[in-house]
Amino acid sequence: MTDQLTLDLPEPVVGPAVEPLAPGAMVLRGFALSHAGAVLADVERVAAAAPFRHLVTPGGFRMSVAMTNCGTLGWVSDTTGYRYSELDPDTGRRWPAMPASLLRLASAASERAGFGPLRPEACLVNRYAPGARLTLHQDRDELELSAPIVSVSLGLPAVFLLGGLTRKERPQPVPVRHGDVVVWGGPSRLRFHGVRVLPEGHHPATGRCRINLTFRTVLGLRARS
Ligand code: MD3
Ligand code: FE
Repeated sequence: MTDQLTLDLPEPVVGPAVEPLAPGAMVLRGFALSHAGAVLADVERVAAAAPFRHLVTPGGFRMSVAMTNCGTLGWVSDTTGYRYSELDPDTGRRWPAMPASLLRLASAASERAGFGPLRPEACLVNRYAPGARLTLHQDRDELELSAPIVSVSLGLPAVFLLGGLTRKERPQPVPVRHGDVVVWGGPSRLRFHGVRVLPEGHHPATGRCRINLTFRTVLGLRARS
């Protein structure tokens, strides 16, 4: 009887659930869902000014993921190394400005996850076609490690691999879908992570691809005192 009543109760409306992954790391399921159309329109405008390209790693390998950036800094890679740059090496111009709506989304996610508001200088936009993947790595080209990184997943589903602070730890698979937001900071900020090979598929919002945006605070207070 009590069970029947409980089953009939509506879900409480308290916003998306916070799914803990590890200390400082969590998934906000569907957090970006109501903004997905606007975010994808912003991505199209960014890509019109700074086209997606396949960067080359310092080891000389072409990345399977296509990338572009918006914000005052963009993450780039070539045979000389990884770095943040004010200029797009492909166009010689500054990266397109970070749309205010993207900033608000990233900052709201950071606050929802229990971190303060966010002022990221860089938004790296990754585009995965089926077959693309990101091998296990750390995000450590940023000087400001006290701010979390916020990641927004759109389009085809994928599997994140969440590793430890060393390569030895076996990564845990974390499925992410259209509209999911992952926040990682604090003790998880320097965990190894990657993305499994994207399976074939079609998504109504993006077609045959997955888009991921990562918001990065690079200089933090160093640029603001
Ligand atoms: C970091 N991109 O661009 S973050 C990257 O789906 C990158 O394209 C991912 O990693 C992508 O550098 C989004 C995935 C992720 C997951 C868990 C982490 C990064 C993490 C845990 C700790 C630190
Ligand atoms: Fe990364």
